[in-house]
Amino acid sequence: MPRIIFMNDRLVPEDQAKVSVFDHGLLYGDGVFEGLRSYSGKVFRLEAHIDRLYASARAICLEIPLAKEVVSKAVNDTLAANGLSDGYVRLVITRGAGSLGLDPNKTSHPQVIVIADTISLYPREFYEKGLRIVTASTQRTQSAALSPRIKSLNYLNNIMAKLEGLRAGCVEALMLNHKGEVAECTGDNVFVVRDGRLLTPPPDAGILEGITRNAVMELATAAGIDCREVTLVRHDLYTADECFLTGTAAEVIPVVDIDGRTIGSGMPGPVTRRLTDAFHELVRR
Ligand code: PXG
Repeated sequence: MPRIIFMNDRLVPEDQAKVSVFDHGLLYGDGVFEGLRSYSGKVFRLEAHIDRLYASARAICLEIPLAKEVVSKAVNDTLAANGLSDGYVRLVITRGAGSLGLDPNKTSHPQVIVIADTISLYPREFYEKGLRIVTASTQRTQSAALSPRIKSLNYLNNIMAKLEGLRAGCVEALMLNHKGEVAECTGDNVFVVRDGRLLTPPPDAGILEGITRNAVMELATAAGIDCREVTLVRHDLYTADECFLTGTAAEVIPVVDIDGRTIGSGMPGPVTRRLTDAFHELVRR
């Protein structure tokens, strides 16, 4: 069955959903995006995703030609048009078609695209037994070069790190910032548990402030687990009691091995399990 795509102002079959070869999203990665998830017909933290999308766009001086409410409705309409109540949504805004030069002022209309599909999660086994990850030698882009808080269409930095992970037989890779501090993984935020306390790198470590990350921090606080944003280095991960990742696609996923070192007991730990359960309860509520 062909999927139904939202393009700018209407729903069209996927074979009619096309962008120009002159689109600066294609030519330069000039655009922004979001990945959202719907559970039982309700989009998880839609407003937060829409706010982050508009903030990313604003940061690159891209004016989204539709109001937030219209884009939010397009997300729901696209899910409905594809008969999806549990699905994944990719919202893409490109700079639009322009000339072959970089000048964004020579582009015409930003393209607003909403794609809804099912989500292929990591195999269940990874959730039960935990992931193995490696540290990538590719550093996370410095904020002074391009803020990692912008969810831009230019993901080459993360893709280079992802390639390193895949070559080492891992589905995720840890990225450090230019100071050698832990930033995040290629598409997930990172947490550790030490002495019953939850620790995660602060935004200025050069991370995308994940919506799942924020939800997990709230859940931890509500469960009486002390949660702090602190600078972490690899030593903190290697010696942690537990480690896990968070992301819209991955949700909460345990990590049991980093760079060939066993983390904690080598099995998903109790705090990770508790927060995983709390997260599942939250999204299904
Ligand atoms: N860091 C980065 C760099 C991300 O791209 C997250 C953290 C988690 O954020 P949320 O808001 O989802 O909790 C992301 C998520 C993928 C994939 O295939 C992941 C993301 C985007 C596109 C694809 O894993 N972003």
